[in-house]
Amino acid sequence: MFLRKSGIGAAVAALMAFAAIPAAALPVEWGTSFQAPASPVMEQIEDFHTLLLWIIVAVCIFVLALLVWIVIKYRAGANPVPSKVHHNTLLEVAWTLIPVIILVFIAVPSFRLLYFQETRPTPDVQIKAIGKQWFWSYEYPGSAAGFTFDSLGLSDADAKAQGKPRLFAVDNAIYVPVNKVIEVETSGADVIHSFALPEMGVKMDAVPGRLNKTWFKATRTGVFYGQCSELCGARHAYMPIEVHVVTDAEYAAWLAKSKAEFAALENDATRVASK
Ligand SMILES: [Cu+2]
Repeated sequence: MFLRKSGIGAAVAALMAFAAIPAAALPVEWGTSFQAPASPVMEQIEDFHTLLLWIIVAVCIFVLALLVWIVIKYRAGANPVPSKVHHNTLLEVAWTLIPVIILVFIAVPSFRLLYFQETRPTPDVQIKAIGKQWFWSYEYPGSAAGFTFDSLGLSDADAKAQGKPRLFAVDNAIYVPVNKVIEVETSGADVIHSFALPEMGVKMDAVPGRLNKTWFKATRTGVFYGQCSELCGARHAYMPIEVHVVTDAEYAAWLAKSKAEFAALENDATRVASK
């Protein structure tokens, strides 16, 4: 059906399909661009990426044009007696200064973005993500009400049965409220892992014996997926991250339910351990 459309119709349909991709909140086959940003940091990363892309395109076209011009104009056939010019002060100053100016022009937004990423606002919610071979443990700290749970990737059969994406869905997802500053502390229990959420612009190493911090503020509700992004052993590909961004009310409900559920589990484990 797609093929039968007119050229313009097919192009529009392809564009619409492309525009619809981000809603899936997942990587797509043949996808070459970013997933739709869902945090201010990722929005700025994408803007910076686009700026760099235009600069790179302009530089490439300019260099290519110069090459073509020189290859044609100064070919041996048209120049039986080769030119002996070997210095041009103006040219040499220009080809040194112009790249410097371009780099300074790039450095300004680059450092601005780096500063924005690294300056963590006061958090509304704190989460600790501990990478383990091969799953994630999460801690929701908070006075006496804190709790912790493990989050394992679903098997292919379970994911299929539940209609969830293979290699992305987990048994216990993390929940965070929308439009709130989420601080993520990362650490590793055994080897180095990396907590990555592409749509939030988050990628932070989880290093044993060390506490790294990053943050994100989800700008829309939905289910977001990430993966461990540091080669951490045989089942590195099987420790996905699933984040549900929900409203404040839904978050409060999940928090209450999880406190009861996971605290009960912990008490059970303690009882078994003390037997
Ligand atoms: Cu890992």
